[in-house]
Amino acid sequence: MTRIPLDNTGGPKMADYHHKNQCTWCDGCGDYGIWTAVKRALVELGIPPHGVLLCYDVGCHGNMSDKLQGYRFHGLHGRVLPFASGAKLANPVLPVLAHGGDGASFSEGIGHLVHSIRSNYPIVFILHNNANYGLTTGQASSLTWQGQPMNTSPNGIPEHTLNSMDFVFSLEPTFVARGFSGHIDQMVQILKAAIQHNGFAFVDMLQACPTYNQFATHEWLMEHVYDAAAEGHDPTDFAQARRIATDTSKRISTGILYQNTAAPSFYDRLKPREGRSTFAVDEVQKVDVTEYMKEFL
Ligand SMILES: Cc1ncc(C[n+]2csc(CCOP(=O)(O)OP(=O)(O)O)c2C)c(N)n1
Repeated sequence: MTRIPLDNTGGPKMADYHHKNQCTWCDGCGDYGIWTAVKRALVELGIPPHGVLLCYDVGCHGNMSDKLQGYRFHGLHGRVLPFASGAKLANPVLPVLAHGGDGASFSEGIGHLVHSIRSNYPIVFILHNNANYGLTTGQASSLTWQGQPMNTSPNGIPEHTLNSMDFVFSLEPTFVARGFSGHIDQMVQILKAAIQHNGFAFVDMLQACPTYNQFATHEWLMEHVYDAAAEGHDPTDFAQARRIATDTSKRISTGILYQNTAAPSFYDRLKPREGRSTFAVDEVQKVDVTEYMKEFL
């Protein structure tokens, strides 16, 4: 039922997503890997830049918004999920990817995350998890390890670290995955599955922040991640998925950890849409506002 015209010369290419603006991330930032994986996943699914909406929160990751082609929306800090889900509900055939940092998503905008998961809005949420507030120069977020000296908390934060995965699983998610910014092939596979999932896809991308995160470095992450599928993990097993997602004491599981393909998405459960052959975006009334604008001229 896609209405997105695909490129008739054989589908989109990586070059179609190229933008003349140069990346400004620090050398070694995990955002480079995630940026590459997102473009590759879209290309491999045959989705051209005009066939996707890429939404960005405010933060280092949000600086991706003008470093690739596509319909892009850069919103307010902690608020990427409301506008991404709103766009998707208006036009459900449009793939919508929402990017947010751990500061934005697990501190400032955590309420939106709660309701996006329990509502099962059919969008992809990519958590750029560098375990700190990067753009504002390395303050502790709720995912910073307790006791780590950070810029505004040189003695470490007094609070314990939020167990983000246990929190996510408590909300009955329908898709949970975890990737690592150094493993691009795996991120591409995760993102392709997430984009095709009919529901809220929570994708935790562990990423290096070489400037402000001196604890979970690229090398540390590389040594600690493992591919859960390679060890026989069954992503339909909710209890096992929750267990291996939550327990990061020795190793960190990656890959598609949980997926429920049977759960209806928010749109599927929307009673007022039942029996309609059009989407909300098709029903938008065109109104001439010229008369109202005159008082501002
Ligand atoms: C409502 C609001 N609160 C705070 C800020 C200041 N601010 C901008 S970016 C940022 C930190 C972003 O950290 P995170 O969301 O983890 O993303 P990262 O920069 O690490 O990718 C903060 C606190 C803001 N712009 N708007």
